[in-house]
Amino acid sequence: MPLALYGHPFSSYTQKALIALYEAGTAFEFRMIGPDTPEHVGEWMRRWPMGSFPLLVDGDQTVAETSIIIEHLQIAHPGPRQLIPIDAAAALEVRFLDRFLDLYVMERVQFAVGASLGRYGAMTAAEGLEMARERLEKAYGWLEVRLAGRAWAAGEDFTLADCAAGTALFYADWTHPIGPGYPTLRAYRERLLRRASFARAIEEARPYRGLFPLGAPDQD
Ligand SMILES: N[C@@H](CCC(=O)N[C@@H](CS)C(=O)NCC(=O)O)C(=O)O
Repeated sequence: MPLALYGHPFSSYTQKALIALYEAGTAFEFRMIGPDTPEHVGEWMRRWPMGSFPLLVDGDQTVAETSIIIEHLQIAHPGPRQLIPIDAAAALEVRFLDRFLDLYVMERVQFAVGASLGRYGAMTAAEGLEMARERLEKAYGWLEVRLAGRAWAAGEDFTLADCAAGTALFYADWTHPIGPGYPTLRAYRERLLRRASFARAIEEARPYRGLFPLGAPDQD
């Protein structure tokens, strides 16, 4: 069976995995999860009842969680770039930044989206957005300092952390604009948008922008 990725082009985490696949130039089959492809939805749910996506299928292995998917790709299908450094200390910084971007940036965006969809009981969309904005502001401040002097998240090389950063900062800026007080972070986001792997994922997702519940801004 060829390598297959179940996901949706507009999903931030699907894009994170796609960036890694495009960086490596790995051949794979994209299996869209959506109303028009119930066979993919059925197979994805059977393999991963947790219901999150993307999901990678590699032969007889089912691999969930994007950070693990990218670690798996690095081991089983390495490309020309080392997305996780061999040096253990350098790898720790990459993995830490990957966690930071997922948990303190992307998760805040998902929270605001969840509130706008009425997922948190009595919490209104405006309250959810306000809460997410406060937390994103803190994350922006922290990243502004951490990224100083770096071309990519963890230094000179494009890594797993940049796969996470691309989509997290893309949607975070839509949710709570990264203000002029964060020039390093803004410049980094711009570099990510120009990176061929992410630029491709952005274009593939463009037709679905209407799905963004907070309203996609006229940018990017
Ligand atoms: N920690 C997971 C997060 C994946 C995630 O939240 N994916 C979203 C789509 S972007 C999702 O599955 N949403 C549906 C749900 O959680 O029910 C990962 O890294 O793969």
